[in-house]
Amino acid sequence: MKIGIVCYPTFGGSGVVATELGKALADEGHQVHFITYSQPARLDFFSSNLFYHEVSVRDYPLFDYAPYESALASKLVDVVRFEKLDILHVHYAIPHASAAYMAKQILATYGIHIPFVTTLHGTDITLVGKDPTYKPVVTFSINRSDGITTVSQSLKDDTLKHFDITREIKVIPNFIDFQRFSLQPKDHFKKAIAPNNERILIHTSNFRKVKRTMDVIAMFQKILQKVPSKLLMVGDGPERAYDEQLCRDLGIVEHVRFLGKQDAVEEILSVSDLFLMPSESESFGLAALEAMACKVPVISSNSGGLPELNIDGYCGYMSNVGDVEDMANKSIAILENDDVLQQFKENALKRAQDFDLKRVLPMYIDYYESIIENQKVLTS
Ligand code: GMT
Repeated sequence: MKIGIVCYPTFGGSGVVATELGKALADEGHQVHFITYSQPARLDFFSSNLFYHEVSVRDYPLFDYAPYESALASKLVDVVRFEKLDILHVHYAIPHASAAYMAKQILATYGIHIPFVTTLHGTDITLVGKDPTYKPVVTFSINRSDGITTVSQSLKDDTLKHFDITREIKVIPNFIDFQRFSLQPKDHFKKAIAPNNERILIHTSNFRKVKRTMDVIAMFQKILQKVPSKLLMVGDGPERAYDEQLCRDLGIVEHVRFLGKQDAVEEILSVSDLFLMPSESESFGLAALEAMACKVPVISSNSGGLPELNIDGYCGYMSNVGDVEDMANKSIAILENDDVLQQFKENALKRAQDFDLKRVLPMYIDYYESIIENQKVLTS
């Protein structure tokens, strides 16, 4: 197949899923064209089946806001026509689904009938999409998609609850590539972070409010009182400065390292003992899955799709959003005892294997094939 993928090219979860999916499809012999405004973060190598088409937005003094959606739709028309794509797959509804719909209508005037699949990732539904600013466009473009997927049953339920959806939604979960995410021997690194063999706790995110990073720090302060430990905060975003200040105010700053954005997050996960994800809402929790693949158990909230990933008392624990006390106690229960910790680590890896790329990739391929087939029937 020739597949066009539209995504945000940043470190965010939807961009990571889109890029990893495109790479895996290319490895399987499909031709994959990424169409976005800059080179996706994890697409930093050559492959004969991978192509990147940059969407450039022409500025003009009249524009307070440059019209990215129009530029994207035009680029899609161009790439589909000249590369003869079979299907478009857009990740994150806003504005990708409506741009794809527009491109599809334009292409029909050339006698080209290309289907498009929209994958909903989370905040495009739970936060931004349901805001009245975008809701009518999001609802319309989801309903006009030829295929719709969500990354968890919980996100499917949220979509059906908040939008008037008239089409079938298929759940295809996030996945993990074990060739990249697996435990690596990094003892020198571990020694540098925890010279006295302290436990290492880790949080990775984009430091937005929805991640509740202040709960991570409040939790860590309580854990520190019982278990000698260090905290690694990986990523960057609007809450980071407040978090750093909070660590100073609580007098725990010497035990916390803010590492900023990291490319080789699997190396940092490899020295970690516990992953903390107290999110307000989380459609799946890809960062937690990446941790589990590196044998790191997860303490999370029970919001959104997290119960579909984390198994309470097996590969981690879950608590209600904001219940820092409970999360800290459960963390201590895992960290206090070497044998318990080791068992949770083994279980984390086993649970991650349920989301192996090798299991999930065929779901996307089968889905594309069925959508392309439907399109053929409709236009024959
Ligand atoms: O977590 C974020 O804020 C980034 C966001 C995105 O759209 O890039 O992630 C969402 O998509 C990921 C991949 O499907 C999911 O694993 C995350 O759970 C989801 N984030 C939220 O729902 C908050």
